[in-house]
Amino acid sequence: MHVTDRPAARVQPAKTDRSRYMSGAAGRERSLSQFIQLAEGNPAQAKEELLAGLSAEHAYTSPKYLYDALGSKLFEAICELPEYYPTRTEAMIFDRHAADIAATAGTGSTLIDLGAGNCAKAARLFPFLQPSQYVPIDISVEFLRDAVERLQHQFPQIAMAGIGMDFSSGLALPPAVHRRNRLFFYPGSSIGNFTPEQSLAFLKRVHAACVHDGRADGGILISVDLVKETEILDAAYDDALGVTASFNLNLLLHLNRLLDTDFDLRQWQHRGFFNAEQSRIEMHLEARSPQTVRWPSGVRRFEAGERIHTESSYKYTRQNFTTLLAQAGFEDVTVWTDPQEWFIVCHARAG
Ligand code: AVI
Repeated sequence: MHVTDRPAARVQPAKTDRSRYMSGAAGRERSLSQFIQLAEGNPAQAKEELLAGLSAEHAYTSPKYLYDALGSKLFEAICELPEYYPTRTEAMIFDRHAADIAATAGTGSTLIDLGAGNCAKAARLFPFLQPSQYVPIDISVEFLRDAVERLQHQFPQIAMAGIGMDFSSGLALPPAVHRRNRLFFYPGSSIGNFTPEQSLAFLKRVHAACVHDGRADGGILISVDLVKETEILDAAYDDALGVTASFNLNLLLHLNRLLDTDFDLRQWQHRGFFNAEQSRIEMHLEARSPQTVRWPSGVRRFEAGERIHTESSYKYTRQNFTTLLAQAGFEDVTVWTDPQEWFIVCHARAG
């Protein structure tokens, strides 16, 4: 997803080795960055899937459609909201524990940043993790280009390969990505936007991508949002300023462009709440009035109060998530958290 987070918080570089990995290091070397765009999705198939979801008895859309250009900006604004605690809590954990995270995960890895966005979170960890290769992945390589070129200039000692691919359904990486000692970085609790079944399948694919020459090395560094009081969760996904409502409603503008539908945004409202039974936040768009939505090949009638399910954000307990990592084949899980235990960062070894 094209998501970015709050500006980098302060990092504590060490005096010796780490200084080579600080921004503006002396001794520029030749630029090593390269860019690879793997096959982009099939637009006709995506349209078909979206229309099938809109026509279903309980209408739904994939959360990836929340992130057009405006949606990505609105998500950045969400990350600044007082109610949306995940971003600043995660930043605090990385800030406090970066050195320990590096001691656990090891240095010199092939750092593969899943959904890298502006690459800021990984870049903050460079002085600690000191990767030998940095591989930011996002859906479009164009989106990564500026960030990677800037980073390559700041960190000339790290080889960089930006990859455009949708990693949610497959992780077949090109040969340019080094095989040895891969550390998959998946911050932001983005895994929460998969169902637990999809998450397990995804983690198994990450584990498989750590295997080479018949053995696994490397691991995963991943963040997850935890279950907490319902009021805190509800407020984080239904803020007073209405930014999350705008983020959700913007999906209808995106659909109008993609599908030529005629959604009237004024006839819809945002719903965002914690479903304790499913241990997930649900975001829906709810029809304010009875209406018919049209597109070139069909129509859909919505009654007042009828909803389109636009996103789920699963919340885990520490135990549930570490169990999921173990089920995917990972070992030696280390967990860092904040004083309120609202959010965790986990490292797990692939073998
Ligand atoms: C990107 N993802 C982890 C966010 C979340 O918290 O599930 C998306 C989001 N949706 C509404 N607010 C934030």
